[in-house]
Amino acid sequence: MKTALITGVTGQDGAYLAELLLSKGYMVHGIKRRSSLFNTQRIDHIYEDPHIENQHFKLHYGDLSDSTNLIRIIQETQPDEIYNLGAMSHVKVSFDTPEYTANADGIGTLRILEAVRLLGLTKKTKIYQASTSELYGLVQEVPQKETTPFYPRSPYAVAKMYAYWITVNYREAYDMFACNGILFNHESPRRGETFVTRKITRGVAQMALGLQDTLFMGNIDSQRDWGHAKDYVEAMWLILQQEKPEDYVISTGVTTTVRDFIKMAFKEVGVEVAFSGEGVDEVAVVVSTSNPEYSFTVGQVVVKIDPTYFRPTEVDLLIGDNTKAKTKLGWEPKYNLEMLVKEMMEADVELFKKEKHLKAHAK
Ligand code: NDP
Ligand code: GDR
Repeated sequence: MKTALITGVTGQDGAYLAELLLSKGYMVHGIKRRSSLFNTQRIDHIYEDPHIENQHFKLHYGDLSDSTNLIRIIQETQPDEIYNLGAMSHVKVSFDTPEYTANADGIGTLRILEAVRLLGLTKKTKIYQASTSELYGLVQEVPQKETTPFYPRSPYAVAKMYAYWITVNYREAYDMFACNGILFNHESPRRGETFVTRKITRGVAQMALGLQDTLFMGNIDSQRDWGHAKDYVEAMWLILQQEKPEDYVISTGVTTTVRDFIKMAFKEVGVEVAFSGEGVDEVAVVVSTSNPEYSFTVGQVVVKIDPTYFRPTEVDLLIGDNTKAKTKLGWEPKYNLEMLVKEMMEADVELFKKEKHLKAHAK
């Protein structure tokens, strides 16, 4: 039985990856941070009571800012594969917490690599580093591929750039099986609520059920290459199953504006919206509505711009060339954007229907 250790197991990708590895027969260890509330909603369905025999999924308290803790967990678990997914992953928030972001996302990666080296596990343990299309930042070339120069545009991206290069350096210096997956944006019903896609699907679902009037957005001109997290965790695993350690771009190859994502989300609840106005005065208005179950009226202003969501420096256009992943890994995304939006909208409408019902029947 192979053993894997996942940092960031409570996050979107950590949860899908843990499910995938369990389905492949792995013993899965996950590192979870201490928090004052439970933060295991995404993995509760795979949680196993530590008292049972033959446990396949085990959680350990830990933090990427604590080397002693990482060394101890890696020593105890002796993993064949480490997936370093833990990170302060919000680009906008990284402008507010730049030093913490550098520590967790940059030096955290060094701590993992160094722990594996110090423990003499360089020949046993393969390492996957969660690198990102944010490294490309200010557009140098499109579509972006493995050889495209980096130009990071946020403290998050700069920290991830350190993590990228320290992974390459440890691979070359110590002959370690350490790889970067340069993943473009990937989403799902489990996506954190403050990332743009989930903010939109939650907002539209709440408006449909009469729980919210308007959605306030930042830069809706920005373009992203959005895939489904389920497809992307499959690529992470494939990257570590190759003969040689290499870095790979994982993307769909299709880019879409935030504005068009908004239109697609409204379409799922039978609403057509039209955008008018410019800059901070741009709004989206309901043009037609076909599902009487939902609370929309023609002429209703459903989206406004709030500049507080703008970033000091923005990444305008991401579109990934996944040729290497297709050719070498045999990887291909199964989901397209329409399928992703549909799944996210259905999940959020369901979620808020339940919430509305609970509120209505609260005693
Ligand atoms: P999430 O934000 O959903 O999850 C991040 C995880 O990291 C959470 O489990 C979080 O714990 C944990 N974490 C945060 N800080 C620390 C820390 N100091 N020590 C230990 N764990 C920590 O991110 P995703 O699942 O979406 O992304 C996974 C990884 O992939 C991240 O590294 C992200 O930067 C990267 N990435 C993501 C992409 C995407 O589009 N989703 C694209 C490219 C890269 P808690 O639950 O306690 O907050
Ligand atoms: P991103 O994702 O920054 O690409 O990083 P996010 O969904 O936050 O933003 C995508 C684009 O949408 C624009 N935008 C808004 N974003 C948010 N969050 N909220 C808004 O209201 C809003 N309005 C417009 C943003 O300006 C941006 O251009 C994600 C994270 O998962 C990273 O960890 C990961 O590395 C990259 O994807 C690839």
